[in-house]
Amino acid sequence: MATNQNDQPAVETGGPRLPDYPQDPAPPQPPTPRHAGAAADNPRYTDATEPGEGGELHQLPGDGIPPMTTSQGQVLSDDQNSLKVGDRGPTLLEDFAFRDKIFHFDHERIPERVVHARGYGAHGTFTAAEDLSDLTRASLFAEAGKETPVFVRFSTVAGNMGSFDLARDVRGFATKFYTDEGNWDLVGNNIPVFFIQDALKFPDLVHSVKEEQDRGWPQAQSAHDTFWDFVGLMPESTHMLLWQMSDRAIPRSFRFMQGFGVHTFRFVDAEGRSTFVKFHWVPKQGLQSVVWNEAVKINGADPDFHRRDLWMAINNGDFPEWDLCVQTFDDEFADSFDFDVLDATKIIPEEQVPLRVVGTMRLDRVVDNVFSETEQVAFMTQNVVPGIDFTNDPLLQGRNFSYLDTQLKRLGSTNFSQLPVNAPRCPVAHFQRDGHMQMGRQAGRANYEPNSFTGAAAGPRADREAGFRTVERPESGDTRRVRAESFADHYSQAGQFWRSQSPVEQDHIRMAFVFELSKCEIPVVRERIVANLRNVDEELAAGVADGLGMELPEATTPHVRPNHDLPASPALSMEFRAPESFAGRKLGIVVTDGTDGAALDALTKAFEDGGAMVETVALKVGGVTLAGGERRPVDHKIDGGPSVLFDAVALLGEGAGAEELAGHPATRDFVADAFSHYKFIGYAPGARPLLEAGGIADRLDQACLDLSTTTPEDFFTACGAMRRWERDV
Ligand code: HDE
Repeated sequence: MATNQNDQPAVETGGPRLPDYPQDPAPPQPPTPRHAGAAADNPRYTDATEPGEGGELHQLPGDGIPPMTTSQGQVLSDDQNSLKVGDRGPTLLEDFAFRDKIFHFDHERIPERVVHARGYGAHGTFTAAEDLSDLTRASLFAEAGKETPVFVRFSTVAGNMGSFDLARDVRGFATKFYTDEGNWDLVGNNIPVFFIQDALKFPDLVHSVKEEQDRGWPQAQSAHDTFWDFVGLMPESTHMLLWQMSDRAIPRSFRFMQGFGVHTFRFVDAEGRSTFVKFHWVPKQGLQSVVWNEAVKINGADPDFHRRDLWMAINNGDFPEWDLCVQTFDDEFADSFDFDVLDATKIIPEEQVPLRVVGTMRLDRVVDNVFSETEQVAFMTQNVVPGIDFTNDPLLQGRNFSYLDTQLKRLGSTNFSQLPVNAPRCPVAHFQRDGHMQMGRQAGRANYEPNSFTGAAAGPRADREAGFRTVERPESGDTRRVRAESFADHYSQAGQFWRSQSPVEQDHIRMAFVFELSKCEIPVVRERIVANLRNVDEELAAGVADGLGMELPEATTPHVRPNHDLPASPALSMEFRAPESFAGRKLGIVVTDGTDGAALDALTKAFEDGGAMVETVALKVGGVTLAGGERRPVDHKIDGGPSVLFDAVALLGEGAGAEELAGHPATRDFVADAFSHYKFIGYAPGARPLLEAGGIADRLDQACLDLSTTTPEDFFTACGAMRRWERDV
């Protein structure tokens, strides 16, 4: 029997059989004496194959518990102690089980993505809405109701893998469709335009926004000199900056954001005729963002806010859905459009080319293993299927090189497409052979073609009819390093976006510019941005200058005079796709000793029946004693469950319990923040001390509802408005 040499008791968890949530902790164990011999008195910490005391955490193989093995399959007799000479002697190199385990551990990390490092994925299904064969031969759109499995990865762009979720940033929205004719990757963002027009500038853009190289900060933020220096010198970024400073860059949830393919692609029909197409994902849950002050606080309270939200929604059976919509147009429209459809800094307003719904995606399964799936998924813009093709957008052309290259760097082998999350779900046959980590057992004699073999031995052949045929397009011209003149207008659509925003949205954009530029230490960096903004909108530029406390600089001379008469596009405002109800959102209920249990249950039921989530908050996580004496556990201690984690709050404090909670500093922040973040607040009359603690007892407005006179159902309905922007905070 092995002896125990640990200073601290080792808890034998029997990992594979633990349920999703930890059960009650094992009873505390007496500290184990340091030297040999003590183990015999405490069998729990000795030989892992022996039953130990506190056996609820220690099970032996059998009854569905598999024996633990090395990576070579040898069953282990002890996973607690390395092989030593004597009880207190050196560890032996002979311990192959130890080396097997540590060797693998040492190699657990792979390079994180150079951009979009922090992401979260889920599985689902795409269901086609109609037969699209008039536009494309892509098999996933062949008939109404056709289902295609998908994997989606959402991400932030700038932050490292361990950064926080609510950075002001663009969100990646990458979808892998496992079609029956190969994988199609739609690698998009939640913003329909991009910072640059030519892929050659991508490394410069990314270097500028990442931590500054001479100091290693800031993490996951664009609010610093190098980013604003670069974009100020690249006026083509201006349109994107307007979007990035809007609330779309601080989404409340991945579930509540749009997605865009950004580039113009092509649909190609069976006859080889092509149509330009732009892809849009529209969430059925409606659009919703947080306010900046909330984002700052959420990052501290729950850095995993977005991933937790998606995980919880899917595990609760509240499956998020998006319609896939297309804007299709022909060469004639492309030629008549004010801007170049190959320029990724431009949109085509929905009012000009309406969206057509071509299918719906539902995400209904979280990953089993984040590394295997979310980290190892390899999206590549060049993954298209027959019926979908590229255009000459210079950004897209550049991406088609980058994504293949980056996967080899990250995943270390040309065989990354064999990983389960990347493997096509249709037959795959080719003469690519060998390489690191080859998983296939490619049989037969021929590994080349043409060959003289017949039948299965001959291997696969290309198929002119069924295969991918690049759309035929005439190309000619001199080789030149130029930017087309048709890409030169950098301000007109930025102005159109600005004019399409509601007053609240405009306010937030202006304040975001002020915040970010206030973090820039170099005055000329700030000045150049304001000078560029004068070409977008004078009022915006003046407001930003005022917020920065600076004189309004001369406007930059634009290459092309901006057209300030482009009509506003209502579809560009988030309000255009506001949520229809509070469904999918979260109510936080503050409870105290003495809370009326019936009122709590009625409120919870009304919100859950409406499709919302409910969590409770109290002074201590152990729970509260309700008015009738019943003990009720809660979800959060008030310090760890601030109101920024909820879309609306209800205060059900009573009597001495409410007085006690009101004396707690976190209670003041909970109430004051809910109010200043424009949230709906329901309160029981007994919760008055909480309203007073938050300094709002005398400032209640129409979005502060007395729950003794408002039914839970009416409160639920009212919360569907999400915020009371009119509130004077
Ligand atoms: Fe990417 N981008 N990108 N990008 N991108 C990557 O590929 C790149 C661009 C986008 O969840 C990288 O696997 C270049 C636009 C998403 O795994 C890399 C250019 C759009 C994701 C890369 C762009 C995107 C990436 C890094 C300029 C919106 C995350 C790791 C031409 C349409 C996918 C990786 C995931 C990831 C290159 C611009 C979206 C280095 C060269 C525009 C959603 O290949």
